[in-house]
Amino acid sequence: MGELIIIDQTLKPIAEKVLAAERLSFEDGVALYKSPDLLAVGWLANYVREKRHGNVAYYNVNRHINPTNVCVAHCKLCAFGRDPGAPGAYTFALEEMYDRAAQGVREGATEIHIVGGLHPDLPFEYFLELIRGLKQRHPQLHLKAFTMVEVHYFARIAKLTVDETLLKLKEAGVDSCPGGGAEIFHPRVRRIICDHKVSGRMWLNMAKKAHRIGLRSNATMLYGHVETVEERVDHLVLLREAQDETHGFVAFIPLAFHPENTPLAHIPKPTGYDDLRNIAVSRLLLDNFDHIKAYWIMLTPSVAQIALRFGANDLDGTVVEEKIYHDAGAKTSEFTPRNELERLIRAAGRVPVERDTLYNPIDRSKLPPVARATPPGLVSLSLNA
Ligand code: V47
Repeated sequence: MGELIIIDQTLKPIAEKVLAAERLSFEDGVALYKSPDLLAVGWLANYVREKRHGNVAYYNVNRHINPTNVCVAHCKLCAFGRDPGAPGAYTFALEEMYDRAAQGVREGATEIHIVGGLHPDLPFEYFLELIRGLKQRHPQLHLKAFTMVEVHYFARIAKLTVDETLLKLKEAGVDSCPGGGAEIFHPRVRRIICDHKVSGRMWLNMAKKAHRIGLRSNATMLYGHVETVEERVDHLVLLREAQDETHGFVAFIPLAFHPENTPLAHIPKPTGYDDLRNIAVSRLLLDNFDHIKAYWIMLTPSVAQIALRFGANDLDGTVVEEKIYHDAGAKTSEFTPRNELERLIRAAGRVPVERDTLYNPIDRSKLPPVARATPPGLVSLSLNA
């Protein structure tokens, strides 16, 4: 690693703590967000990242399935949700999702990422059947399914406790949970961007419950809308405290807000500077998280690649079909093939390692050969909401 050059002297005591592997405080987090010296912040994050992961950068081969975009929540941050019967509303039949997963498996997917809207009429059983059917057809496939927001909704409609709901999902075949729905935990922000969603406290309690029954999960933070720097740091510190308790979080993914087509469309998009800063500050504050993902879909492949030198150690997956960000105006492709992810990683001077969902390396030579991925758009949607 090159030498650390600090232009903003307020970073000096923080740098000393980082080099001594001491935990950073709330105030340190605020100072890291407010400092104009992004290169020094990035150097420190890269230092921690290289100490943990050396030169390795991970990616995985996955497929997203969004069972329905019909949603009763009407979050202001979202461009994906539709009312029942509204133009563009859809709900997949189970067979359609089995076909998509089978296509994913033929293309080498090791993970299916499943999240969707809170549908007013679909019973919990539909989602359990989806998971059972996928597990039965592809026992080797990791099913990373349903955010804490969906689990909370399932519990409500099925009149079960959160623990009972999580156990039923696990018994059906859910292997872990994705990190969505966390947004910003602070109630002031939630009231504006997602006032019908579970509270931040509840999200954290539910994630800890999931960890305690053996379901690991990811965590996210949606930045770049109405939150303050202090509210971002509060979010990260709450996640760090939860991780101290359970060690159940696998990865953290900072998500840049995409305002287009949302009721918050007047808010300007986060800048590249803010994207890199969020990656770096999360790496520095979340000292008990192993993995920080630069999700290329929302950062763009170019910024995600640079993030591999600002604290990130993972680019996420091939994805194939993405609706949540693309409905909100994302201009990235919905699919990046394995060899392109590897090229991006190598061009950043890192060593690409394909991983499974829990970050075990995958040796492709031991797996059956894979088909070329189908570009999104060739598969039809069933438009009956
Ligand atoms: O919770 C919704 C966000 C999340 C918008 O766990 C938006 O591996 C920006 O959580 N602009 C879902 N963001 C996606 C997610 C995720 C993604 C990749 C990997 C993993 C993982 C999880 O997307 C939502 C919300 O925070 N979101 N609308 C929008 N307009």
